[in-house]
Amino acid sequence: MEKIFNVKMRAAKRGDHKQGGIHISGAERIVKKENLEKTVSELMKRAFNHSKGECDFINFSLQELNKEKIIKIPSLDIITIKVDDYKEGRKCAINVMNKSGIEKTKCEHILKLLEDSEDMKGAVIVDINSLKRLDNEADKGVRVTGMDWEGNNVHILEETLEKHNINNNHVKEAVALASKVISAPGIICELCWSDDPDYTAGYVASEELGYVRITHLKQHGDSKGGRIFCFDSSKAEINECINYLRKTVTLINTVPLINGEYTSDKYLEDSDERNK
Ligand code: WAQ
Ligand code: MG
Repeated sequence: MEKIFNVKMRAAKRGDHKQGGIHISGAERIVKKENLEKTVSELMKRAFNHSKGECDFINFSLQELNKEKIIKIPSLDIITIKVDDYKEGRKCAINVMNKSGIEKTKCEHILKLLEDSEDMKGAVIVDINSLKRLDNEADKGVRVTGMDWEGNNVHILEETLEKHNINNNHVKEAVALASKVISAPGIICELCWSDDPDYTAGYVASEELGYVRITHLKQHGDSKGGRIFCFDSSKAEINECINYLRKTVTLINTVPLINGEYTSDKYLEDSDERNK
């Protein structure tokens, strides 16, 4: 039987993350053994060519996976909302989160949490009932690991994204991550924008709305980004959810539909229509 490996890369400058180095880049893949060398070399190139600066430390880990424990999940579909600037984008993000079923004042609070969070490695998890943080703050957030596109889908995925001019690593990895996050027990929605200074787009994801990209959620040049997972503590146990996010290996076995571009007004009007 063909062996499958999880390859993880993390890169930093001024030394190892564990000795205070500054995080530059991180990524992971799930690949067949025969593709290990190619994958390691791609990830190494990525580490050395990052807008956050040149790294002087890279850590690789390669681990064989138990194929029987891998679960397959579908991709979220993609919609893009075009906004003029990040202020409009953040307002729009609040409205989209609200559409996912969270009260508007709570959505405002959640967005502010992301705006105010500093130097996170993973995601903040917030309970949508009490608005309390459920991740351990000392850990700098929960890292989701063990997800990727199923090998055979990647070419179709890239062609599909290419047609809409969104074939880049940010989109590919974020859609895979969000699809896993939304499939986790108790998670209602996710809000994210990148920490890469030259990548201003972000998204809100939910089961019903899919992966809703918003073209600007921060100003160009800003290297503050993050992720917030909104969790409903009446629906699941937080430990079960965090375990799933950290440990369950998931492959995305469908290719997303790309449902066009909207202005924020048009998106909100249309989704009101859909919900009637
Ligand atoms: N698990 C949890 N949180 C993570 C993970 C992970 N595996 N990876 C990154 N984060 C958190 C961490 O706090 C980062 O600072 C933050 O998210 C942003 O990470 O065009 O590139 O990898 O469709 O910079 C959105 C794409 C791209 C929008 C998001 O995030 C589009 C992106 P980045
Ligand atoms: Mg980044």
